[in-house]
Amino acid sequence: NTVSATRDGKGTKVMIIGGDGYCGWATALHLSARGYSVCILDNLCRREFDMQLGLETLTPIASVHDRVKRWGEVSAQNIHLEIGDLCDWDFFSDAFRNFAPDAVVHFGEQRSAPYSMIDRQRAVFTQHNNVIGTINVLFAIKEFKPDCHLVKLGTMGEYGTPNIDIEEGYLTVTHNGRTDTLPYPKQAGSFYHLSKVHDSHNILFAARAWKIAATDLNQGIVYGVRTEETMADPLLINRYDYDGIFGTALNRFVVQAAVGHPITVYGKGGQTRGFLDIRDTVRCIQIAIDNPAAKGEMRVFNQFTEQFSVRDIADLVKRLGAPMGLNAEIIQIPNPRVEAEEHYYNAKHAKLEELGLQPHLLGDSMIDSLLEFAIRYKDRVRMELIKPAVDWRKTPVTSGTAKA
Ligand code: NAD
Ligand code: USQ
Repeated sequence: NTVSATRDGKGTKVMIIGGDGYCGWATALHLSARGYSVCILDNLCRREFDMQLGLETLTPIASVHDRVKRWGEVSAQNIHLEIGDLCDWDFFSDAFRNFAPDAVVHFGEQRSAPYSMIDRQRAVFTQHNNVIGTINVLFAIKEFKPDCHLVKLGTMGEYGTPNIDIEEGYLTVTHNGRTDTLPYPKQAGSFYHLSKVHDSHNILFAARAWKIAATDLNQGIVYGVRTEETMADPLLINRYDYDGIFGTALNRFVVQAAVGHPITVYGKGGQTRGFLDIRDTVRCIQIAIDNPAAKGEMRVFNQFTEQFSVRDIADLVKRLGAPMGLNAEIIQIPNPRVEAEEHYYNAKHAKLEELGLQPHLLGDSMIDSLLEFAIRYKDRVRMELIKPAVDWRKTPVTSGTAKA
């Protein structure tokens, strides 16, 4: 066996929707290594978006079939695979009934804000895919396995950047002398982020109406690529996006520094967000599964470990690149998005740590090892994919190509 994991999962059956993606693949292996019985369900649409838009991950990733086969050889653990669309009720309900999961981890959405802003068709696709997919999961649980715990990936971007502290899902408000605890106000900044808001509302309603147990994980921006399991064999390597559509801030900046491309800070760079290491993503999911929500409850955890401004992380990458001989330049480019560039930000994130999460913080050594990783694969980087490719102020009704 390749991993030092204990077998805490005890055969708990976990369906991982979106298990071929960045967070989902790492999580599937993490849980499989720890004795959970894992089924990956994915329609591979993410690989298709890359083909349609001419994008490519930094890392050479194997096909999902080869990945799962190699994992079986390396770990002696079998991962069950279902290839198909969550929005296809006949396919999904069959797969769900056959596997009869104790928990469903739902990563299977179109997750890029820029993608959702390319054109009308992609905006509609994103909301349809994400909202209908989640509704299908809720119906499957209600109909076929009412005790199944839903662990749903939301986003910190649901909250936007209000001028008050961000709580974990709910806010206690006193209004005209009366007090209630209500869903925290949502002010999302793209059609993608809004799809997560709609999901949260649908989950809250279904939890109450059908007594479903649900955990909504409002995750921050994930960085890193290595987990113990995905590094155990070249065929298990995870995807690493650096392009202007699917690449996220810190992962992009590291690749930019590695290849000598200026670090692309959008606008003033005071945009502050929650971040976490992918090794903490997988751990947070395990913690949520092991400590399920109560029936009828939609519990919300803010899933990130530290907050930084975009400018802070650009400076960090520049500073740590220097001793490696990288002379990274930081440029401020006109912001292709509509968002606050200087704002108050203080988001709570205590609940996962109370349940035992021990964060991997973004120390110098993490950035060093990410830079080394990016340098190793730098010959695969296509410079033309780095620029921001989608302008929030344009979003045409005609089917667009992704060029700002
Ligand atoms: P990803 O694009 O790498 O993976 C998503 C996977 O879901 C893909 O493999 C895709 O093929 C699959 N999928 C999408 N729609 C599907 C459908 N209708 N049926 C079946 N499979 C479908 O994304 P990721 O970065 O791994 O993100 C996973 C989840 O975590 C998403 O819900 C995302 O919103 C959330 N999240 C990601 C980050 C991040 O920084 N990557 C941060 C916060 C939240
Ligand atoms: N940004 C730059 N330069 C870049 C890329 C991004 O300055 O080259 C800025 C953006 O303008 C934004 C911030 O960095 O202010 C974050 O952008 P991002 O692309 O890293 O993250 P985002 O679009 O919010 O989406 C990502 C994931 C999404 C997840 C979200 C978590 O793609 O799935 O939901 O992070 S959060 O940001 O907490 O909402």
